[in-house]
Amino acid sequence: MSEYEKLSICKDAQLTLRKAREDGVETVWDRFKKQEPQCGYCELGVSCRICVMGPCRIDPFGEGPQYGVCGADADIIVARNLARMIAAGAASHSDHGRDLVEVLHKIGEGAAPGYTIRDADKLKRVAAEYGIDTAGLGNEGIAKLLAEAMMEDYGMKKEQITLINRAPKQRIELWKKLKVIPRGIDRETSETMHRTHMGVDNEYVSILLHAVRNSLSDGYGGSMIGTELSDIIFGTPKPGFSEVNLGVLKEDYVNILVHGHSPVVSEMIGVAVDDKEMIELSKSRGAKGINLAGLCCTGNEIMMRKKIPMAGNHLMTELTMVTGVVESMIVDYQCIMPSLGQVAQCYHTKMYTTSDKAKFPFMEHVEFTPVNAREQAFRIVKESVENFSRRNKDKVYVPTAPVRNMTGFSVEAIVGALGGSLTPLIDAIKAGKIKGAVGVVGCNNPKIKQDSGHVELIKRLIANDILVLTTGCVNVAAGKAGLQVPEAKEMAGPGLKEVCGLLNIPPSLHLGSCVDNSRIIVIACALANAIGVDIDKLPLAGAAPEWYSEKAATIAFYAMASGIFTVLGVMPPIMGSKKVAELATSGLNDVFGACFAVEPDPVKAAQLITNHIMEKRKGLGLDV
Ligand code: BF8
Ligand code: SF4
Repeated sequence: MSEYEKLSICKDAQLTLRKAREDGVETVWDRFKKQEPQCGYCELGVSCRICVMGPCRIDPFGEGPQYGVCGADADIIVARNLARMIAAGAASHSDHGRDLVEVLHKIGEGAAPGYTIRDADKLKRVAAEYGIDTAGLGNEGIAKLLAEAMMEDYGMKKEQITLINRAPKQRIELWKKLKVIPRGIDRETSETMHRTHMGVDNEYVSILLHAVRNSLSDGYGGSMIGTELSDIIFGTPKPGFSEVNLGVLKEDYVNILVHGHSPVVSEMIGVAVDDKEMIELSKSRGAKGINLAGLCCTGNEIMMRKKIPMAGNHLMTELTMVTGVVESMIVDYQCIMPSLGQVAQCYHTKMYTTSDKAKFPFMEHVEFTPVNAREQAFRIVKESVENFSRRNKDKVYVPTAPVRNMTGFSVEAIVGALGGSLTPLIDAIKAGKIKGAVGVVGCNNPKIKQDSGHVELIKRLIANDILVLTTGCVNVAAGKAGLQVPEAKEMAGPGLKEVCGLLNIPPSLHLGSCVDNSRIIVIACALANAIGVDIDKLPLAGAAPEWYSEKAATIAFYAMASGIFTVLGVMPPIMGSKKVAELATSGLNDVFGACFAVEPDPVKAAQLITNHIMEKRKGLGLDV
């Protein structure tokens, strides 16, 4: 096995890693190595730098200090650190959602040239959930009122956020009893920061219950708003085909990459690259045209809706430039490694930042607002085209051919594929053709051989007749492995294979970006409501085999709080408190009907999940 084969299961990654070495480019894997051994206190979660009486750390062996300067013990420190992770994740998703609320509001005011309402039916459906009287109003009028109602979800006027009502009655009752119903999206994040300030909440269960409330403010709040408004503004995704891996970059085209999370930027870049004048300009500069490709979650957004191909997931972002054919990379926010600008210095790639809240070294800032986005998109695309002539032919290396990938499975598309309701899916579950469903979600992390956790887990689950729903960086892993095309049914168990064959769908479905985990939540709620049970009774599970980000921790928390057993492939920093670790891996079960497991081995994780699903089937009186 070559040294590169130890780092990633993907051919395109292995080959470009070798070239990166030749070109003298340092990658995330090199830097990871230099960080080893990583700090044991931090890994256990027992270091604290919340105030400047510290930093403090608790000795896990019980010989050194057991209290921080203020008197906080390991349980308090671990719980506070975890709660702050969840707050950061919730803030990230929800601030992204807020940007869409702003665009919707500007559309309502007629002040967002280039943006429009693409799914008016959904606009009306969601407005109805907010109790908005739409009679006599046009799309713009409804957009303005809906945006304003959502702004209230972010604030402190309400006793509970609106879309929490999508959860089954039993779950809402449970949350009320536990006092974890989110009241306002920003309020819960702000309260987490308050509670974890020195000298506020110092009872680990109390801290973690509020962390649950904070995570729900994301899952049923900021993220759900992000998904619904992206559908309303850019169109609700429909199934179709696209392509993945570095091979989507084309040697004879101007290649433009979008990276980050906000479709507000990437969709507008999509408009500019389709413009006739821009295409003509590219031809006059010797290219065959302009090729747009995505990275990470904004890539998922435009793949879901426009079938734009995806160049890679988190750990591939630096390597895209090593191909030498990327004229520009346009970033917005989240999961953008600060190293990218440095890597671009080794090639001709131009780097652009677009958000006031996300600036990076060695990148040019071109601020996007709902008002100027169209203009700015054209400016960047034009400059990217002009950059084609600066490409160094000796550095060009596109290592692989792309792989086909099916995408576009919004809830509406899934219901559509099933003929208008979830009943056929429920029947298939009852008949045991589909044993259950699992959301496999999240990132890459250099601690795990890239994509190995995702691919192995998905293969085993589908072989056990378990339907897989993917979001985020998992989509690229599954796509590259050929798991997200209808032909992949051959890798599924007999029951799932039959259902996929009938519907002509893959056994592993792409539901979108990380905010689109809210789609998985909506399906779980709808299934529970249709069957008349709470979510924790359903044969469902979640998995984040290669997670790295605070956002993933938040997602795991709201999935668990919804009643979905969740398996993590990377250990969260909680092992320094026996009590917190015990609560996370079993105690929560008594409260929420779900808890976490940590299992880095995907074979064992698949077994854990399959056992769990069989147990839930038994509970429902279904055949195992
Ligand atoms: O929000 S899966 S590495 S890109 S955090 Fe980031 Fe993780 Fe990818 Fe999307 Ni999600
Ligand atoms: Fe130390 Fe307490 Fe300050 Fe944390 S809050 S740094 S444990 S004194």
